[in-house]
Amino acid sequence: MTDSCIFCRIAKGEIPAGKVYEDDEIVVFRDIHPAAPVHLLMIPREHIENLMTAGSQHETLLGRMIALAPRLAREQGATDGFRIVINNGPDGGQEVYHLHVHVLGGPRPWKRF
Ligand code: DGP
Repeated sequence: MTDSCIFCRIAKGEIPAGKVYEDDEIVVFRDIHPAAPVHLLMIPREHIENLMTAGSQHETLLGRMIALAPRLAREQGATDGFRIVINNGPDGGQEVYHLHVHVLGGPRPWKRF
């Protein structure tokens, strides 16, 4: 947890964020600027900057996040498929430096992605 990290604060419940799922390791909430009818962000509670700083100790956690995506996408209305995006670092277009998985779905067209 870092006090200056917006996603750490969302995970702790200090900032409201339209949470749709949480457990002891993972929090999922709606993106504030949705690029598709369904646009979720899945984050680990642990402050990991991105995949470049994740380690082998995070493999199970990362697998759990990916495995959870289909269920949450479907529950939120993405009934005909979805896309997963993970931006990493400056050249990856990452804006928030707390690892997050974008889950995008719903009827096209979408704004971007
Ligand atoms: P990225 O470029 O991959 O780092 O995407 C960051 C995303 O986070 C972007 O789509 C907007 C979203 N976001 C940023 N701040 C907040 C916030 O305070 N609340 C919510 N719900 N989403 C946020």
